[in-house]
Amino acid sequence: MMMVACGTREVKENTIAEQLADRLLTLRQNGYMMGHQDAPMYGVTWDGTYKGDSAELGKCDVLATVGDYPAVMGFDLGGIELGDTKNLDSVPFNRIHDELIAHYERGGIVTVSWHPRNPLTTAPRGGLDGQKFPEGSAWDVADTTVVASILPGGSQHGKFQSWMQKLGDFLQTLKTKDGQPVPIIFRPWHENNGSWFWWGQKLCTDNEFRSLWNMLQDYLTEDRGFSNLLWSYSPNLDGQWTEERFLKRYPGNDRVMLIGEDAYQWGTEEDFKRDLRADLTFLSGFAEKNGKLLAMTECGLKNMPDSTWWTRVLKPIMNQYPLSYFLLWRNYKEEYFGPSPELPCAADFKKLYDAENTLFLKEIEKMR
Ligand code: BMA
Repeated sequence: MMMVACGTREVKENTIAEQLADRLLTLRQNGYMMGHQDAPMYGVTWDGTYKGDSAELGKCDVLATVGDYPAVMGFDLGGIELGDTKNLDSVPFNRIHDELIAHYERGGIVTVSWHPRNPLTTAPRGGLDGQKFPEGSAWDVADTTVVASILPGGSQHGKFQSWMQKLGDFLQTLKTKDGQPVPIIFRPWHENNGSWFWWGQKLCTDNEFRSLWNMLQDYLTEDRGFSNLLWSYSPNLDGQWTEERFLKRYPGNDRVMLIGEDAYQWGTEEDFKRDLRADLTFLSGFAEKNGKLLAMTECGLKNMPDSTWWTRVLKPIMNQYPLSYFLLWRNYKEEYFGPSPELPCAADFKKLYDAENTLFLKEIEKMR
């Protein structure tokens, strides 16, 4: 039975995306899943397993810490738009392809984000002089006409069409051995209520943002026929949502199946807790009323200066809301958000793992 309201336009009954939504709803009865960005790619103390001949397939900091994989793995396609062989974090796309499918085939759930370069300012081969930040990148916010420039009639529309095509071509390859498209939680244009990406709050009008969302969604859904994408709308921690403000950029009930929030503690613990509670109260109410799933699509405390943060700060709040999952951002040696066995926070992460309502791969595999 279809339980998530998805509208009638782009998602027909029993699509792969709907089957994933049903699975998420079933899993939610048992708790919320743990997710990690780039989990099998690199870790706090090790470089990409894809580098060199001694590739250690399946290596993962969460696995090394608790003996189980995250239930959800996230991957980013920034760079695919220019046909790069590696993404913006230097992970080869063929590796993303293999790991994403491998995680699905071992019973896990996958989610994809996209930090495309700035279509107005980027150089032909991307970035400017190989710089990651900010010129030419997703973080290049020097110009407020970027979104307008890629919409129909804009000077970069043709260029952006070719970017969408390259994205679609890669998504098209994400199939199981027997040729079935992998179900994917797809969350483009994230953190759009902030102003650090070229599609952000101060960088385009509400109408331009909605046209941007629709252009990509209509291209992938209607022109390319993807029915395996579970569309996730993921603004950033805000603290001040009202329904009126939220609706200004919300793409619409027929266009979104999951409402997410990216929520990092950058400032004080008190501010974080206050804002997160306020947001999850609003978003869970909105999700409930509109038949949507809810998740913390990115979260974390950078480099874990507080080794009890997960069970002391994050978990008590998450316990109060009907979340499907929380996804800790990547473990990179200069910037990590997840556990690693040698870190002081490993003990706290084990507590998180042992909690009855946190779901990792082994538990969700059993519930298939
Ligand atoms: C950001 C940072 C960047 C990274 C980007 C995409 O939050 O982690 O270093 O390039 O995400 O993964």
